[in-house]
Amino acid sequence: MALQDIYQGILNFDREAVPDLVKKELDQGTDVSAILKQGLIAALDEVGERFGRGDMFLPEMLAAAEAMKAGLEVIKPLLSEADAQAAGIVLLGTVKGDLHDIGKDLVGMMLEGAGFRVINLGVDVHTEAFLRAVEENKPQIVALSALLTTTIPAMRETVSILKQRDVKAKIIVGGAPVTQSFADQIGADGYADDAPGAVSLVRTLLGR
Ligand code: B1M
Repeated sequence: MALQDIYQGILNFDREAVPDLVKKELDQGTDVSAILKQGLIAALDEVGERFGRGDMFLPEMLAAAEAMKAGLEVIKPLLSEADAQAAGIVLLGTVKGDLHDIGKDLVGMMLEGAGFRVINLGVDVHTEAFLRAVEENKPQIVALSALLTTTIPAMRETVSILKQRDVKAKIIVGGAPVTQSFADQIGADGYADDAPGAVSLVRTLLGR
């Protein structure tokens, strides 16, 4: 029932109540991944459907995202308690033209939780910014996220240019419109469907 309250809190855009509801649920011993999947993510999926049907508009979608983020902040420490020794460096960003960061940040938190050092470049990251950050940080993995069908061409462009410049890091991609076959087509080294999948993929690629 309380997971339903979290879900409803997001649909009510209640950024004050959602973190308290998440805390309450954690105190009762509910599994973090249940809170995430059945509460926080399920609510944003519903928001997406309503928006797609024209039953919800942009400011409301934004308000729901803010409520979701407030809830995510509460579980963040549980997801990102990293081991003392970094298992590798991951450069992470949402591609050019795309402002969606919730899924990307979740991927980052879970990678941190798995002991990786994550350098999060944020959203609307142009290829040149990825190249500069690769040069500066020498990551083992570059992780690209995209949520819009209109921005996956930017993902293709970034992968292509990083490969042309002979970047040694493995490049992985993900986000709702991205598929394994698209990842193969653009020459990415890996694709993951969700944040836990991204952690497994990075571990596999780095032989950890
Ligand atoms: Co946007 N939006 N949005 N939006 N938004 C979608 C994506 C959409 C599907 C909604 C819809 O129409 N039903 C639609 C895209 C349609 C399409 O392209 N096919 C859409 C649209 C159209 C737009 C605008 C164009 C709307 C407009 O302006 N008219 C606009 C674009 C702005 C831009 O980016 N330039 C826009 C804006 C926004 C907000 C700013 C209001 C807000 C984002 C706030 C923020 O991120 N800070 C927003 C939101 C909240 C959504 C929905 C509702 C939720 C996205 C989300 O955070 N989900 C979304 C509908 C939906 O997804 N159901 C929608 C929760 C998150 C945990 O999931 O990000 O998928 P997700 O991440 C997953 C996986 O994809 C994966 O792991 C995560 C889960 O574990 N993953 C990776 C993600 N990155 C990965 C990387 C990896 C591996 C896995 O490896 C590197």
